[in-house]
Amino acid sequence: MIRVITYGTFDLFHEGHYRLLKRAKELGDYLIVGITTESYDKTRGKLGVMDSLITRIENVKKSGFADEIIIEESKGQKFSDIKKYNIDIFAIGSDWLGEFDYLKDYCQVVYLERTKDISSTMLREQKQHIQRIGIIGTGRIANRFVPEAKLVSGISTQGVYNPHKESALRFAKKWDINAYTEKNRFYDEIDVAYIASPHETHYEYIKEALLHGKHVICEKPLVLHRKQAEEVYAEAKQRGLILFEAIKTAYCPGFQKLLGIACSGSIGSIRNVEACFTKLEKTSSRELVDQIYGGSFLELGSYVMLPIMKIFGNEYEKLEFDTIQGDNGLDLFTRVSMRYPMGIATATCGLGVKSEGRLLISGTQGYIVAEAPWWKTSYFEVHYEDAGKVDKYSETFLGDGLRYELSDFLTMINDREESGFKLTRGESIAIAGVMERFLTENRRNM
Ligand code: C2G
Repeated sequence: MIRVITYGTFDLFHEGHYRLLKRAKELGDYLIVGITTESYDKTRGKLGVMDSLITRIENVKKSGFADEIIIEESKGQKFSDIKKYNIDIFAIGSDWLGEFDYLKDYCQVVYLERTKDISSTMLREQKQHIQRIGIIGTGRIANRFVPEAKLVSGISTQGVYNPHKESALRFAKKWDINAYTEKNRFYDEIDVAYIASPHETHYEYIKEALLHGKHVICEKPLVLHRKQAEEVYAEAKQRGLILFEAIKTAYCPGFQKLLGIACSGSIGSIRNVEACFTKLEKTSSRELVDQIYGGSFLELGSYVMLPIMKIFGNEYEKLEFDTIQGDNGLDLFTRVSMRYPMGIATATCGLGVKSEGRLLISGTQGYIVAEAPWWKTSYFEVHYEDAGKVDKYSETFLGDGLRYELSDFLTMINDREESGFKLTRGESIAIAGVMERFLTENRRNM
């Protein structure tokens, strides 16, 4: 008798799960299905699981393929289950390709092709739909996005669009998703667009996706003109769609905690915010070559503006830029100085000058400091006049952190919330306004 085992969360049970179980069963005579507990999903960083463990067990049972159901509670369990249940074959979807090769010493490992097209009747009967996400662009951030999306329940990566066929095909093959070069088909087969194309193309893609009735999550900077930001948010609102700027820091739990403490009065009234983010890039990189849309501020400005806008708001009294330019005129290093009625702020970023990346928030009673990479906040300290007293805070930050923004985006879609509080529409529009001023003052030919 051939004994097969497979594992999963099986949340919002859909045909991808059904087909996986069916083929796993066909591999042998006896199928054991391990279903993750809520606490295991939490530790492995899977967010947004909707169905209770009991519902998920019921759904797997109903499929009729499982001879036995067990509960998966911890990371090392797969190995001991294989021994305990005398397993011949471990099966899992191809979205995990390679990740379970370490089990090959103990049994056969089979990756079954994941189901690329989730849709149709089975989903419509459920109150909560799986959102099929379509990626626009195939660059670095899009590559980080796919594995993170896998860890947010309720989302399925449907495919990628790129006008360059070769790039679309390469990306799709790498991630086992569909490739689209034809826009109408792409929009027909998705519910949500994730825009990760070059900055200057965001505005047109956002409008197009909204026009097709799709929710949009767009990489930062959303757009580079204040009026464009106002226009696209108004358009989304009018159509009852969610438009979401993906500044990942805004959604990570550590940054939320830091803001909560900063604004709770524990350091008195806040009078100064300093945020710095530098990342050295090769002089041949797109960021340091693209004459119009390259440069430090367009690349990193959203991160350093974020804490300032969160703490002091959108209504600054004065804003000034100082930049160090490279031979081609692009900014290698930029400092923004701002004045507000209640305090002052400095945002610094650089692709060609290295500095100590730090977030410092100073108040009348003490200060908060988060060292680099504070944009993926996992630790910060609160200091007071008494140097011996330091409060230390830590928070988990998992993977590349994109799962947090994605999970909030999904909640907004499901709850029909127009504007989240972690990054408000007003803040996003104000950041677009700062980008516009930067471009105008640097006399770029826009
Ligand atoms: N699956 C699939 N096609 C989809 C979606 C999921 O074939 N479109 C497969 C997955 O690859 C997995 C199973 O269905 O084999 C369950 O998927 P999930 O519920 O998303 O669980 P997952 O997070 O993949 O569990 O220990 C847990 C496992 O390691 C992974």
